[in-house]
Amino acid sequence: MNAVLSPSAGSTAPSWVKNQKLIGWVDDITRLTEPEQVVWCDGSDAEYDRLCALMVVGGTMRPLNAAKRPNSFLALSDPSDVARVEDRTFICSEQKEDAGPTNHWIAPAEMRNTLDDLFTGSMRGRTMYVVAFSMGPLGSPIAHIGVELSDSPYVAVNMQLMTRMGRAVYDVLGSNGHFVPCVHSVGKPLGVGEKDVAWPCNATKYIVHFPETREIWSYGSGYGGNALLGKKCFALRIASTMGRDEGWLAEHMLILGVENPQGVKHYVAAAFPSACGKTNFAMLIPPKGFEGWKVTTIGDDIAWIKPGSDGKLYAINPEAGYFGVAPGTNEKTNFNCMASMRSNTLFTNVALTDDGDVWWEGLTKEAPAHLIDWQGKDWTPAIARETGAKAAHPNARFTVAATQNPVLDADWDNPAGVPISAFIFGGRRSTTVPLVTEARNWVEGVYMAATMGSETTAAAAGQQGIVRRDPFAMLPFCGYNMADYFGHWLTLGDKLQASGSKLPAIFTVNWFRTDADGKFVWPGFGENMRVLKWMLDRIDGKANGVEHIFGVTPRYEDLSWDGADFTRAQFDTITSIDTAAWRAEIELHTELFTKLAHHLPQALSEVKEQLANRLAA
Ligand code: SAT
Ligand code: MN
Repeated sequence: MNAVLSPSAGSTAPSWVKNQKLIGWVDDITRLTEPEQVVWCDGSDAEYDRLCALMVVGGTMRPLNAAKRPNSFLALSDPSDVARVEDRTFICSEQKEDAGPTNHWIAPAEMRNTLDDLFTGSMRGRTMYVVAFSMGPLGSPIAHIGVELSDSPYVAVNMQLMTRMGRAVYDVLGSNGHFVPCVHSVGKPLGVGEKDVAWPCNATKYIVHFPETREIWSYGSGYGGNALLGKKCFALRIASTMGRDEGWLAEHMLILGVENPQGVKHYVAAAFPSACGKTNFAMLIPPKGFEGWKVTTIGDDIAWIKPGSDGKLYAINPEAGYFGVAPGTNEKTNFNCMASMRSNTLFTNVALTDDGDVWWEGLTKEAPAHLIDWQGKDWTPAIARETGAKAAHPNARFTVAATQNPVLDADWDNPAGVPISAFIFGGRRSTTVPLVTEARNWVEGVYMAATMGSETTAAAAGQQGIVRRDPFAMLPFCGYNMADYFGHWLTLGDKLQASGSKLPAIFTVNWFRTDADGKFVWPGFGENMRVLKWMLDRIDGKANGVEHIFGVTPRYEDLSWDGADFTRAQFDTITSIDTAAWRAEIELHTELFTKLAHHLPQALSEVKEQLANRLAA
């Protein structure tokens, strides 16, 4: 049973909560935000069902046709609240230079004043949900606990799918366990008798992190990474600072297992910016010609990675679910993902079909004759042709528990994590960057990751398709000075090397090169297996490649083309290195390094110099 208590009755904590610090903090936030009632979530199915039913009555969600999509719901957000808001995201470290030039910084004292004003009475007329969650397997030495106080039931149910949430977390937390406090308000208090809207939010938004005190405060948005505070806010921004202080890594990486027909298995971790296909890569189905190969998912978005006593790096997925991009997903591009969402799924900002199911651009070749679009309006192919209206928002999402994934790795919940054999870094680049390159050593790999560029996507508010530097795919997610973050990677490499262990190999990939007509040349999806196999064979000393100015790449004959009809000419299109384009690219590396000059590791400047020299030669 949930504990539902009125704040006026004093402390609202149920008997199963033993942590006095937590109880005191919840009381403090209750006094500040003045919710009508406080609900301590137990994480039960009954609670999930009750909150979903509540949101159906309130108009936030509608149930989908149970015969087609059992126990699934559709939420349509406010049209102004559809993606992460990077320009409203703040790292409030004591010193500005600790946030670094890539983060927005406001002095902590000033920000605390702002937040005090914003949060005073911000939950009036609403219920505050106490959501205790573990990022990582319960009790794992790599895991950490957070507690989110939110006035959004949508957040509570999403957190139940995305994290290990509820009663079991209180057992791990005990009477004096540590937790990261996360406060979230949609910023729309209700007056007496005021009717709520379907998707409450506020035009003023603040996504705030205090790295020293490890706190998160989020105001004004109910969407994704702005509101599900275990995800980008905790598992990346706060966790990256914890990792810096404690000698581990919190990365924007999927983790997958790949086993060859002989039963040899490797795990790799791969970083791509938001909406660049991490979920698809993590659930890849090997193509024709790869019979007997198996790819399994540990995680699709975030990896926490710690050195083990054997000198290897071990990774866990801190999350327990997927919050993935719906548009473009179909039975061909990601069969396993489609299977994951056949039931028990929350959809946000996709379109509704006339028979009560969901649809989005790319789901089927032909669009249905009529839909309700993500803004609740009638949509037909004719209207779309005329107005350009999308049925689903390009950043429309599904939320689903990892346990729904048919290719979930057997070790996904292993508290010890899995050993990482390789890191892959990939941006979205229509030109310049070749299909795959292996770094010759750790420092060169860190350089490649640090200077990665990518075209922006709909996952963040703002202009799309602009190439920006996105170091390690962490630009919006690194909780401290990016130059120090590069240094942290280099130091970790040095330490592991000094202990005599073999470091993971580092590769960069680009699935997104286009031809003269602007069409993608590489088929991607399952075909990425061919590149993955080459990488694993390199690790096992079984594959050839050639050195070029910035690493090692395969020739056409070094990849396995069984079952494919990809020509040598096509391969050349996406692997050619245009030295003029690379000279211009290096200018952009210089620009980034100038911006990050303070604390920039000397080793990276040296790699850049060598690269520039090779290009000039
Ligand atoms: O909205 S989220 O930050 O969770 C999604 C993403 O940008 O990857
Ligand atoms: Mn992401």
